[in-house]
Amino acid sequence: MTADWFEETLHPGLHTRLRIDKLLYEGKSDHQHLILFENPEFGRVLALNGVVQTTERDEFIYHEMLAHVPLLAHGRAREVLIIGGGDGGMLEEVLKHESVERATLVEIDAGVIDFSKRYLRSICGNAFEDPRTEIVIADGVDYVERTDRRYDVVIVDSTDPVGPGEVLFTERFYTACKRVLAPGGLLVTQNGVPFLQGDELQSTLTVFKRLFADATCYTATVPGYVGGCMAFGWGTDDRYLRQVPLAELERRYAAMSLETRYYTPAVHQAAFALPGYISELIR
Ligand code: AG3
Repeated sequence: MTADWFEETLHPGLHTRLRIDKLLYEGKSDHQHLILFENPEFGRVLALNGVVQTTERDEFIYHEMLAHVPLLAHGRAREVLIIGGGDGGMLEEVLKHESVERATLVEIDAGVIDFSKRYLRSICGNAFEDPRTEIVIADGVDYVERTDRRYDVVIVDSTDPVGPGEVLFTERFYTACKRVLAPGGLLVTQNGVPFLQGDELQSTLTVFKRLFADATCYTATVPGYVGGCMAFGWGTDDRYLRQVPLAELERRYAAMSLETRYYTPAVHQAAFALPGYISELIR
């Protein structure tokens, strides 16, 4: 019997194949095609419209770095907004912060949330049932343009800029995100793998530099997102957030007794040291 393979076709000149040991689900939600399968290296793998979104084995890297870096830099975030993130992995990390009084998740595709509750408990835990969680099924752009609420940290946990995720990489969206930030607030974004998706990072940072006093990106390597390290956009008017001393990050981290497997305060600081080709892209 020949094995079945899933082929990711996100990058035009680089297709990646993952072996499907067991197909757990394949179908369509209102917005996208979903597939979940078991792979020997990554455990359960979720792909949307043919692109790997999260895997059981490496999700901690992405979710820890996109949640704990902004939250520990901020230090006392009470209101957190997550755009996208229907798998619940980001929500779970955000809720580990006791300062957080409410975590609002705005997801366009209710199908992904239902699906995750059923098949991805190892990733979302009980985050959807937490009393501090608020789920809004809506278009992310619409939400940030209309809400009266203000947020200390906004996390954009989007897909790539193809399909439903495309609008989450526009100037219109980033401008509206800035509008919903409380004073001293911070916006972080998923910005792809710059070695292969340099244009995406470049265009986001061009807008961030117009909108924010401090605009940059930081990185982490997530094995399931092939092509090298991934970049996370960072935009805020509070320049201090990027300069919190290591000793202070360590104090905050220890006070939380947070258990992380990738994030450490030293990794947090080091993540802002950019390789030359990435600095070049965002200059
Ligand atoms: N969303 C980010 C997927 C990015 C994949 N992109 C890539 N390989 N370039 C993940 C959602 C997890 N909550």
